[in-house]
Amino acid sequence: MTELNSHIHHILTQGFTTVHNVLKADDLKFLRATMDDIYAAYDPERDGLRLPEGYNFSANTVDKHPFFHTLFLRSPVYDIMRHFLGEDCILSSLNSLEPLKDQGNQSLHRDTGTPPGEQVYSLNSLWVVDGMDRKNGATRVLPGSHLADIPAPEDEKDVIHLEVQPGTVVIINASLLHGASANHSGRRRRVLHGYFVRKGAQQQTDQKKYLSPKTKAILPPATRRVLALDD
Ligand SMILES: O=C(O)CCC(=O)C(=O)O
Repeated sequence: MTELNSHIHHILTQGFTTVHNVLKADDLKFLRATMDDIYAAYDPERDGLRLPEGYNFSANTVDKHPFFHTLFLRSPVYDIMRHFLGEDCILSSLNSLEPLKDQGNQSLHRDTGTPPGEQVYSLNSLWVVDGMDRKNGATRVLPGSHLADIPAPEDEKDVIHLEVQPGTVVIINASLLHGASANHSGRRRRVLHGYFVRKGAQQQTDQKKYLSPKTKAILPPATRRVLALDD
């Protein structure tokens, strides 16, 4: 089985996969030096989403630096998105979320209202900047829950914590029950969320509306297409 097929298989059966070393040492250095300024500059009016309490947060992140103009097109993440959502799939949003100390204990939830089942409507990609473990708020998932229309269980005995190294991208079927866990250590846990949907679906960040003219003027054609700027 090729590496791509193995990720596809894992998403089909478990609802998620982990892709290692997508972000390289230079990328991590850049992101660690830049994310705090981006969090500080977050403005709900300009960026379009509401800041969740207890987190560092960024929305409309494509607008923040040319680094983000092509990040979400990287292989094999974009290949996996196209496999499930079609060649013409689009980016719904690029956000970043970091639970602060003793915050982040999200309920298990699905990121989409579409019913769980065989059909895949949207996938989230979690770009891990700091590494996650049980003490700093690792994302937790209930494997297989993308296939069954079940409520989030109170008992989390079958839930697993995605303990992964910096540079990993976790790809999650948006119908999978998942959530951040509490960051009891207070250690950094910066993760970028690149959410992909099928062409024609509503974007979480209406990129046409929120991208600045300065950014729009320099985006490569492939990025314009994935952001649905000319649709
Ligand atoms: O960052 C995470 O661990 C998951 C975040 C999430 O699921 C959400 O904010 O809806």
